[in-house]
Amino acid sequence: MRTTVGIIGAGPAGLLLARLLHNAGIDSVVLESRDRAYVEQRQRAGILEQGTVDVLRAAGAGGRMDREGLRHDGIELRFARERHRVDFPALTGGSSVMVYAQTEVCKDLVALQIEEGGPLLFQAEALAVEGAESERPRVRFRYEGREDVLECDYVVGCDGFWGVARRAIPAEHSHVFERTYPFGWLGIFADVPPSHDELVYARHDRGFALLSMRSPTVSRLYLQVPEGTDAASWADEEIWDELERRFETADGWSLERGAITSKSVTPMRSHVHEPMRHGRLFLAGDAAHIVPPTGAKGLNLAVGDVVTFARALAHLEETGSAERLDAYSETCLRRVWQAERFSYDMTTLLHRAPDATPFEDRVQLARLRRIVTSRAAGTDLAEGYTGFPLD
Ligand code: FAS
Ligand code: PHB
Repeated sequence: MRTTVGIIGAGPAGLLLARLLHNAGIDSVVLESRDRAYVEQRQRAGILEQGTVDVLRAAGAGGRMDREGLRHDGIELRFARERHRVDFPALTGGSSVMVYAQTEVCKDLVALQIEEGGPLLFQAEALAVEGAESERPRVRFRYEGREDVLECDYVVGCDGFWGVARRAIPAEHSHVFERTYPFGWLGIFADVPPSHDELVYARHDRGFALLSMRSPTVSRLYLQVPEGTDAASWADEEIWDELERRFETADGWSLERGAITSKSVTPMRSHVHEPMRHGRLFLAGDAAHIVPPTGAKGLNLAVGDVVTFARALAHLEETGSAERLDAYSETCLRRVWQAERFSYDMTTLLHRAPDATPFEDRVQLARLRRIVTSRAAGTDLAEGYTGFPLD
């Protein structure tokens, strides 16, 4: 097989890249190791930044998002039994976010790809990337029981944290920056209307809690738990009791309970691989960087990477200049490190480390009070949350 851009992975990064290249008249082939159902049902992100919303609309993939997504103009910070709203448009000059799940973004992009795009091979596992330093990089893959080779001008690894693409970058060229956190998130889906009309981020002496949603009838809630926690070790009523404690306020707000339909634990880590390019191999999304979900940045960062790649390749096709492609890694890493910083700040601001001292508790509360009383500090959070401009 032969194509211009070989894309490994049909998560949001790979699917959106194929769409952007299609719109720019550039061929691509997507290899995805799992089946369509897995890609469309794997529960992950729930929040889209303003920039991501704009990109999906411009790519012709925003119709259902605009019909079914929930536009949110703020979040609530909750601590010391107090409630404080962060008004995004007021603090950022008009930006907001969209509650529209990653599963739905993937469904929309898969449907478009199958209808209008190039080949999207499910259950096609990439085994290795070869010749990244040559003019003709190849992806060796297994499909329908046979090994095959996809010859490309460029390979983009959109294969997530556990993919094969990153491994094709020789160790002597690789620099890894990592931080793991001594806690995780116990996440639940519940068939109950959300108890608040915007997301609630709660800092509590017993640990962090987040109230989010998927629709007017489905709630998504998270609890900070010790790392290595087994989700099955928490009984449903115990989860609701603990959420109630951590969301407690002085004004009698109450949390509606309902049937929990799933529960899982997500580990928390920050991880960056530099560079994000090696020869004609490019990394995008979780294949290059991971953020803890506290800042809702993971999916949005993946979108930023593939927008930068697609624009740079289109620029080369139009002008013959590779300057933007050559600046791909540097351009993305500037945005990645801002998102890493924001996600790290949100995580250390709102979670209680197992060995936290009373002094650190006070500093956390002082940081939160600064954010809700200072326009400058509030604006910094609102700009970070709604997203950095996609250059
Ligand atoms: P993905 O991991 O989504 O996709 C990679 C794809 O590559 C997968 O489909 C995989 O099957 C495929 N693949 C892997 N190896 C392959 C191979 N060898 N050959 C072919 N295909 C291969 N982000 C937020 O912003 N908000 C959140 O709330 C949030 N919650 C999260 C919860 C969890 C449990 C996790 C793990 C992440 C969460 N994230 C969240 C981050 C998440 O959204 C990721 O950033 C996003 O999925 C990244 O998208 P991709 O880079 O496309 O990688
Ligand atoms: C979610 O809805 O799953 C979600 C929202 C915001 C976050 C993390 C997860 O920061």
